Amino acid sequence: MNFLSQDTLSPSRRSFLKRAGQLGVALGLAKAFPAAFALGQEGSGPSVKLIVRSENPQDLETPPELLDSWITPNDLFYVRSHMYTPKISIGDWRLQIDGGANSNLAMTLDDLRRLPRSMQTVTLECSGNGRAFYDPPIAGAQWEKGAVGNARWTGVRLSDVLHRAGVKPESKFLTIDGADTPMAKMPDFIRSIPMEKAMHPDTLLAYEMNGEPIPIPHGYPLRLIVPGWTGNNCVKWVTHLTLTDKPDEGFFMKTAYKKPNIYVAPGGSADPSTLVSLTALAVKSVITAPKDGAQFKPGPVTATGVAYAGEQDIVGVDVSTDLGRTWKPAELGKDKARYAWRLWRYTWTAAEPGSFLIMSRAKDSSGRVQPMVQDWNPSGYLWNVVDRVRVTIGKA
Ligand SMILES: Nc1nc2c(c(=O)[nH]1)N[C@H]1C(S)=C(S)[C@@H](COP(=O)(O)O)O[C@H]1N2
Ligand SMILES: [Mo]
Repeated sequence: MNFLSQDTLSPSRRSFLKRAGQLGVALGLAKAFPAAFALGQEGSGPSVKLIVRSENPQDLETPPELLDSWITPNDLFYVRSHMYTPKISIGDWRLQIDGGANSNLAMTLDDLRRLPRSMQTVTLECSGNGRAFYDPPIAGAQWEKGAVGNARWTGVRLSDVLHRAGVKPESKFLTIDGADTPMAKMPDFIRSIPMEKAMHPDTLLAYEMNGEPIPIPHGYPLRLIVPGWTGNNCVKWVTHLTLTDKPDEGFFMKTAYKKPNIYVAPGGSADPSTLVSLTALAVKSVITAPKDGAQFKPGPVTATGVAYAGEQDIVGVDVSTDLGRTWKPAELGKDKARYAWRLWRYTWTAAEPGSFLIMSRAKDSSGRVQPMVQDWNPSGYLWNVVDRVRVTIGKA
């Protein structure tokens, strides 16, 4: 398959791009079509419909109206990479596992494929999704609503690999490193997760995403899937696992992906002793239709969206069209899985023309409800306030 999806560019344009690449003028085109070119000429890469937040490193956001299916297609799945996408030569590729009783264990992809296959449908969300909405503003990738997606991840249980390495009682954490290497003075992207989550039977080292080998931007050939936890825990291009007694002390564990466990006034800073590493996702719903600012003639209007709660189940989504005075239950989609989002829909007919806010509020199995007002934190993580879009209903 070509790297540009059929419906985004005409066939003539696609073959032109292919020839242009062969002629060696790809550099100029890469500037014009960065999302497509970052992957090179093979495989299906990210769609040009994604919003480019950063070209290189590659940060691509899904427009919310494209998050309208239970499974997010690979080419529409958001991309968040801190460094340049690594080039992997699969012949030389090994997964190195250190710190176990059988230290210096190295496995090829074929070794991994011989272990029992395991699949989980998991919603991945970047902890910075929604950062653009914080007030006062917060530096960092300015994600709005679409740094989230839901995919079927297939691979092996991380616990099966760790059992082979021989887990020692003093192993309290697993440190995970990928093949991406830092640019200039940037620190390497290394994460640690507690052993309890690493050994959980649902935690995977995945080599397939929605039935295909994991696309390069999403971590080919192997990525970690930590179900229900923020995206930053799901290390891509995994090459090295280390069993340790404490979390890694690099920037991406010590400083990044932490949130104060007490109130911080908006614009303020947090006492480092109050910072806690991000783990499970918050409860959240996102409206995928109508678009903000949409105009309608009198008659029924259907709102649709997704709702997810990390390690918890969504038990309901309520919708309000009267600024939160009354709430009505939305209908939840039939598709569900332990760590996957639910689709929802709600049809409503306005009693009279005017300007309306459609608001959605998800509830989960632990009793969490989306807040009406967003808490503030210095890094702009875990935005999950009640979602809202404004629509206008015209006169007949
Ligand atoms: N090796 C590596 N893994 C990584 C990252 C990275 O920059 N390097 N980004 C993380 C972050 S912050 C997120 S939100 C997810 C994004 O996964 P995706 O690009 O497949 O959507 O990958 C995580 N894994
Ligand atoms: Mo992220």
